[in-house]
Amino acid sequence: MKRRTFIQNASLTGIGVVAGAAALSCKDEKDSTTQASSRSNSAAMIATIPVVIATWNVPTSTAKAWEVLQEGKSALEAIEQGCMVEEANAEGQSVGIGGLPDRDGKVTLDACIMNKHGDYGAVVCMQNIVHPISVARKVMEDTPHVIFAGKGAEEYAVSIGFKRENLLTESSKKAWEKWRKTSLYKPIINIENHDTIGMLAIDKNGDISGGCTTSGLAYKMAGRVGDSAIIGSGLFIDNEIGGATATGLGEEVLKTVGSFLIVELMRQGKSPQEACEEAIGRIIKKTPVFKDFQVGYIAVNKAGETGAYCIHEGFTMMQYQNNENENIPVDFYNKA
Ligand code: SD4
Repeated sequence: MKRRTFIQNASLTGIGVVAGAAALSCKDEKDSTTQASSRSNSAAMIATIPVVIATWNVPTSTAKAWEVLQEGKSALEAIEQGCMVEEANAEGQSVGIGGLPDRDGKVTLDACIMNKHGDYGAVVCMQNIVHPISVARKVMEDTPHVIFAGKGAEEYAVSIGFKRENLLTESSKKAWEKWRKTSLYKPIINIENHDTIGMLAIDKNGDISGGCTTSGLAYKMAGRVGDSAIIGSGLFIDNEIGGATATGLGEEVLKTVGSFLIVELMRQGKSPQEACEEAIGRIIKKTPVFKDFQVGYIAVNKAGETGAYCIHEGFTMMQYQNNENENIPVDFYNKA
């Protein structure tokens, strides 16, 4: 999808629920009205709730979350169950079981969850547990703390009934062994372990929750923690405003506190699309070597309008809205 089309879609989401043109981007207001009629037969592009969006091409995860929302359950429940689908998928090499390991061959997982109250729970660098998103929820709901790390996270999970399992599948082990033999390793944009699931949902009551789950960068240094489980970076939810989540090179997202930034920009009146573009702009401005890495953001506001933006071509967003589960190519900065 071309940049213009994507922006058009994002702007159009204002016409379903949001009153009038106030929610449309000012710079494109006239344009958007024209575009609205040309897209009026596409129900999926009209902002309604419930809605689920997720990073990358994860139709079964968004479908699960949608099913949960259709049962009238909370966005929080939808987020947990949606993320669990991909965590349990051994074929996926960047979330849960099957995730590519660190440079020592250990699969370490980061995940977090936020609810409509702004409560937050996370686990970082946790091994041997298939569903870090569920452990993160338990940290949030059943402990006085917000982040559990490493061995402590694993032991806490086991103490409340999670089973220890080997997360290193044969194919991920083979990939790691191959990597160990090469000294020329360098991350490859979009191919190198970018399937982190960041998921945002609004339920029938209009309440927002979000989650983010990953095995992090492939072959990272032991102990490295990325953005995905860190509040404000990999994920942020404010039930009055909306939510945002990230994928890509976590170090860059952390340094710009990207998801919090996007929610604050939406609070100031920017559309989800505009806010994602500005957050990517901050990274580009600070980091001249942006050509070597990918970062992508997705966002939703309280009305169910969505937006997404990234540095390089290749990032997509799943959007389940108006009974349609769609994988949308995301507009990108680096057109060179
Ligand atoms: C990280 N942001 O650990 C994650 C990696 C990622 O798609 O998003 N991959 O830095």
